[in-house]
Amino acid sequence: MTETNLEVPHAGEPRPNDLGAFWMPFTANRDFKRAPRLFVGAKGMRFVTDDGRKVLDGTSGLWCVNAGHCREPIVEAIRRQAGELDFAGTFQMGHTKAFEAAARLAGIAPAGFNHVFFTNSGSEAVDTALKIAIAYHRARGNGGKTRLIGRERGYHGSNLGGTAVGGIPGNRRMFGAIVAGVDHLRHTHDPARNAFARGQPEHGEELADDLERLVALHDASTIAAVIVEPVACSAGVYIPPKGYLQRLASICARNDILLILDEVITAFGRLGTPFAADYFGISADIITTAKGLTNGAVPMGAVLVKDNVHDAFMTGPEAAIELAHGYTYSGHPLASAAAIATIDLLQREGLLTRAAELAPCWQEAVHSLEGLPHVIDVRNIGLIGAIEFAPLPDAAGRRAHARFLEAFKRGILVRATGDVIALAPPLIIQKNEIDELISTLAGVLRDVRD
Ligand code: PXG
Repeated sequence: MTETNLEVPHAGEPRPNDLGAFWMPFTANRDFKRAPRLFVGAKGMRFVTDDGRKVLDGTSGLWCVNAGHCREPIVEAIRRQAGELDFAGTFQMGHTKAFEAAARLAGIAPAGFNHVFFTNSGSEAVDTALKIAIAYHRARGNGGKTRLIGRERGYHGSNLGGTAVGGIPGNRRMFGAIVAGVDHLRHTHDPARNAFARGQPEHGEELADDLERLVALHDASTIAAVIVEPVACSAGVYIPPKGYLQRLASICARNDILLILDEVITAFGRLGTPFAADYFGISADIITTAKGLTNGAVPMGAVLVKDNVHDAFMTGPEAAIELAHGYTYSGHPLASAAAIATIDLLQREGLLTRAAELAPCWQEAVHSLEGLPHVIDVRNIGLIGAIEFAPLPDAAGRRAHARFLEAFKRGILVRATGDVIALAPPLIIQKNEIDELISTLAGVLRDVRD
């Protein structure tokens, strides 16, 4: 858990002079390429930039490096696997590591989630889960249950299904109504009643009843699934009001609607429990995950499925393919090896529950930013924090972006989304590093004047 040698072979070398070829995702490409921010190494809690500066990671990369960067057991497992079995498919063939990885993942999953479908990303996990939900109802003779319900301000990746159920307007408007039969619940953000809440907000449980409205409108016989993030992170960190998720789950159960919890970010200890389903004590039917599954080291996603959903597919002739779906790299050997090593490491170091120990200290630290210029809300849960700024007139998002840029100059990595700065450091963070992260950010918030 300690930081060791940060020497990186390429630090200090000139940056490549042609950044044109790589069309960067979710990035203002022209702006970035005028003044690039490039990493060349990382270890533990810190990145190293191409000009040799160390940057404290306040975001676990992109919410994925939960155990800290370049952890030796994971590095070693990947290295060994690459030399032992680089590739073997999992269509009508198999290799042992994929089965082991699935069993290990099911072993830390909430009760009843005994089946795992591997993908290569969160986006693929989401689209896989949506397809499984529709096919599940069809397998049980309910072919009309195809409608998918997402939620405003939800993020479920950037594939077609995930974009359709997602609820971030800017992510949707370029692509039209690409998937038919989708509707959305209202989001749960309610600053008038809940600003500066510590942990789960008090108000808003009744917003779950929005699902009753959609059931009344569309009829339950047309609805396959509801998909929500337990904590909606990407759009700005929206923490579910007390009782909300439980109420949503019970409306789903009453109407034979599958509840898909998108735990791409919240799984693997982010809230202080292995999964957010454990934290909130709710029962779902399908869980999607990715990111922390391999500590971000090799792309991998997974769909965890309850026994009853899985078993609904296992009824036809045994020689028939039960689910016409999959990816060349489902259960890739390197990803599987990384997942096994990651789960080992998370368990060995107690990282699946460490956020629960840190949460009180983290909460105090994050809320100490209340009162700084333009701060209109501070939110926290587990080892997640968010600071929201009053938007500049006609320039939504600019305040958070300016603070993100200054923070990077001062040696901390935070994430700007809309007018929110989101924080989610690796679960190995020490208290002095929490102080460093928050006091540096406080300085940025005091000094950036717009
Ligand atoms: N579902 C959820 C809940 C996510 O947060 C995805 C699906 C898609 O995963 P992939 O692996 O396809 O990207 C995500 C991804 C951010 C940020 O800064 C969040 C994500 C990705 C990149 C940036 O908030 N979440």
